[in-house]
Amino acid sequence: MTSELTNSLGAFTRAVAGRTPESSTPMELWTGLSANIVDLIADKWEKSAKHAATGRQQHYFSAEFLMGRALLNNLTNLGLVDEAAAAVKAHGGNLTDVLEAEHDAALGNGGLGRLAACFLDSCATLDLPVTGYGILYRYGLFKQQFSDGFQVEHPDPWMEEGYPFVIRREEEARYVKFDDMDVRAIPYDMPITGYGTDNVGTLRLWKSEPMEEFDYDAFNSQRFTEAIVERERVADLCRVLYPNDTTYEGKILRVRQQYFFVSASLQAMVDNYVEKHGTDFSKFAEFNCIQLNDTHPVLAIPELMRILLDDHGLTWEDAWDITQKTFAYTNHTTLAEALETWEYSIFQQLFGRVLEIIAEIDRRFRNDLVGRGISEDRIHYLAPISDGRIHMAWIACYASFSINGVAAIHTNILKKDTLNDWYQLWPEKFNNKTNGVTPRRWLNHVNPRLARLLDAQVGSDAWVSDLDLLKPLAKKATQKKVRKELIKIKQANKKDFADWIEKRQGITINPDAVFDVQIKRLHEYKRQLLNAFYVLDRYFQIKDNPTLDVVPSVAIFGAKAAPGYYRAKGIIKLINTIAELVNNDPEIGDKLKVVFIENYNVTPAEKVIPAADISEQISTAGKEASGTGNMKFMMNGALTLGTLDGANVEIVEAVGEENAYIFGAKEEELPSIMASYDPYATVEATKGLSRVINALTDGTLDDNGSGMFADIRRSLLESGPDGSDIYYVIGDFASYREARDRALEDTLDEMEWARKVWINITASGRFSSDRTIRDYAREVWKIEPVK
Ligand code: Z2T
Repeated sequence: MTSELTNSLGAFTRAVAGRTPESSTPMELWTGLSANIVDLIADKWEKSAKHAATGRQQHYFSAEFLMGRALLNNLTNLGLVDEAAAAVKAHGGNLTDVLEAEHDAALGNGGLGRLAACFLDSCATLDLPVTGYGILYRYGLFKQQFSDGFQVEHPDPWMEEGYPFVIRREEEARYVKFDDMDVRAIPYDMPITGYGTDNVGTLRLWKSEPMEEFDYDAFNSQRFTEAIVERERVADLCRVLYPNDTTYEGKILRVRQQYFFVSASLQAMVDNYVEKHGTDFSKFAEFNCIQLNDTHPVLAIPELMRILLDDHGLTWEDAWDITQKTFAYTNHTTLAEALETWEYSIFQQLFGRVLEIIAEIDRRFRNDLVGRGISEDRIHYLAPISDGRIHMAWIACYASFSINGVAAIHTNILKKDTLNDWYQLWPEKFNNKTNGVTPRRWLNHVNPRLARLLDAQVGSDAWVSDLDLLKPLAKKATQKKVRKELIKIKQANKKDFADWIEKRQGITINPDAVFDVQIKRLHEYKRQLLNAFYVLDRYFQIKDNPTLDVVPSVAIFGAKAAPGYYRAKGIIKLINTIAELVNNDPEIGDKLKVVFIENYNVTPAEKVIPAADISEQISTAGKEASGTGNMKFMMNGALTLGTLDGANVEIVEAVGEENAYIFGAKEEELPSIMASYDPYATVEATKGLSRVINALTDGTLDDNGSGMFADIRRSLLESGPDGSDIYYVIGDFASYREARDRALEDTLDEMEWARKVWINITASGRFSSDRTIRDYAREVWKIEPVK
C-alpha cells in the first residue's frame, strides 16, 4: 500500500522536475518534498497568522537569521520523518541523500543570527504571536575554501536552485523611499513550525525590486543599458550579507539595507494596525512591541516617528510617547569596534527627513538632560548626534523602554561600563535575558541516539518542549546503566563524525581519541590562538620525548574570518599549517591530530557537536557577551573547558565547578593584571612557550611568505596602538594548559567522565531558548500564548 505522502511526493516532484521522481536528482526530490511540506503546513499557517494578528503582537527585527536547513526540522515538527523516508524510498531515492542536498540558509554571521533562528523556533513552539522581520539576501555568508591553508571566500547563492520554504507575497509589497531612489519591497514569508503544536509562525524576509517591472521608455531608447543598470542598483540592496560579526562597517549599502527592511516592516505593521483598530494610534503600543536585535534595526525608531508624524499627522509628543512604549533593545557585545555610528553626511544623502527627525530627537534629548543637571561633556557623549556622527546605540538607549544584555555577566558589564551613563539615568530600563538554544534542533534533531535515551528516562518525548524535565534525572548519574549507555552513544556519534569528515575532507581520525572542539567565528578575543599554541606545545613535547604517555586527542576547529580581518585570516593559516605539520608526522600518529572543518556553518555544527568530548569556550574574560555554542555542547554531553566569561559563568553555576574545567584570569582581575602585564617576560617564565612563539618566525612554520605569522607574534610581544597581547593569550596559557591536560587525563576514567556528562545534559534546561523566550514574553513583550 502506498501512503498519501508517497503519492503527493510523486506529484510535487514531477511538477518541479518535469520528469518522474525515479529519474530525479536528490535536489529535485528535496524541492518536491519541501513543496509538499509547505502544502501540508499551509492551512495551519494561514489560521495562525490570522489569529495572531487580532491581539497584541511581538515583532522581532533582525538584520540576520541564521536558519540553516529547514526540511528535516519541519519533518520532525510534523512527525513525518519516517513517512517521508518511506515515500522517498518508494520513488527510488533515500532520505539522507535528499536532506543532504539542501543548502544552509546562512543569512547570518554567527551567534546573533543563530539566536534569532532559535528564538523563532521557541516562539512557534510556545504558541506566541511573534513575527520575525529581516532581509532576503541573495548571497548568504560567503563559502570558505582553504587554498594552501589560506581562507578564500566564494559567493553563496543559496536559493538559485529554488527554495520552496519562502513564499512571495506580491500583494503585501511596500515602497521604500530614499532621497536618491525609490524601491519596491516584496516580502517573502517563511513558515516556522513548532514542536507538538499546530501553531505556525512567520519569518518575513524583504527583497528589493525596481518600482516598475519595465521602464518601457528607457528600454525602447538609447537608454536601455542605463535602465538595466538602474535595475541592478536596486537589486544590489539585498544582494549580500555583510560578513562582519562583531565589527561594524560604515558602508552606504549596509545602512541602506537597514533602512530598507525596517521601513517596509513598519509600514506593514502600521497598515495592519489601521486595518484592525482605525487611525486612533493611542493603542498602537498596546498591540505592538518591537525587539531590536542589536543596533542594526535602530533606524526603525526615527522611521516609526516619521510614519506617525508625516503619514498619519500625529503630534511629536504623541508620536514619541508611542515610540518609547514600542521599542526594546538587545545589546550583544561590549567590544568598542562593534558600536555602529554613521557619518552625518551619509544620512543627509540617503534620507534627509529621517535625519531631520533624529536631529529633533537630539535637540529634545539635550534639553531633557540639561534639565536634569547633567554636565555638558556627558550630554555631548550621549547625544544621538555628536562629532558629525549618528550614534545608533544611544538612540536605542534613549528611545527604548527596555535594554537588555544576553548573559548575567554581560548585563553587569553594560551597567557598570559600556552603558553606565544610561544606567545611571534610567536604571529601570535595564534587564538581563540570558541566551538559550532550541533543544529541538540542537538536541532532538542532531543527536537522535541521546534523544531516545532521554525519551526512555523521562518516559516520553515531553522533554523536547520542556527541557527542565531533565533536571530530576540528574540523580541517575549514579546508575551504571545510564553511564554505560552514554558512553556507547558518544562512541557511535564520534564514529559518525569521523566517517563524515573523512568523506568530506579526506582526513582520517581515530574515533577512540578525545574530540576537543572549538567552533565559532575567528576572532582574537575568542582566542583560537590559545588552542593552537597548546597543540603546538604538545607536538614539541612528543617530539622531545616520543615515548611520552599522552591521552590521544583530536583538536577540531571550525571558523570563518571576516574577509577584511587580516590577523584572523593569519590565525586560520596558522592552524592549517600546524595541522599539516602535526598530521603528517609519523612519530605523532594517533596521539595528536588537528582537523579544521572547512566552510563551518550550521550544518557542520550539527555534525560535530554530538561527537564532542570537550567544548572549548576560552574567550578573554569579559569579552564574549554570552556564547551559545557552549550551551549546545553542554546539551550533547561535552564538558566545558572555559573561562568565566559570558554564559559559561551560568553553565558552571548550573553544573558545579567539579563538572567543568575552568581556568584563566577573571573579568574583575584583568584591569589590574593588564596594568603591569609584560607578555615578553611571561613567555620567558612559562615552560615551553618561547619555543611555541619562536616557531612562528624561526622557519618551523611556513606562512608562504605572507608575513602573517610575524604579524601574530608582533601582536603578542610588541606594543601596538592598544598595547601588546591585549587579549591576554600568553598570560592565560599556563592555566589553560593545566586545565586542558587535566581534562584529557580525566577522560581515562570513563565512568566518572560519563557521570559529569550526564550532570551537564540534565542541567541544560535553563539554556533552552524556551526559557529565554518565556522570560522575554513575561517581562518585556507582555504577550501570552495564543491557542
Ligand atoms: C554576533 O554574532 C554577536 C555579537 C555581535 O555584536 C554581533 C554578532 Cl554578528 C554586535 C554574538 C556575541 O559575540 C555572542 O557572545 C552572543 O552569544 C551572540 O551574539 C548572541 O547574543
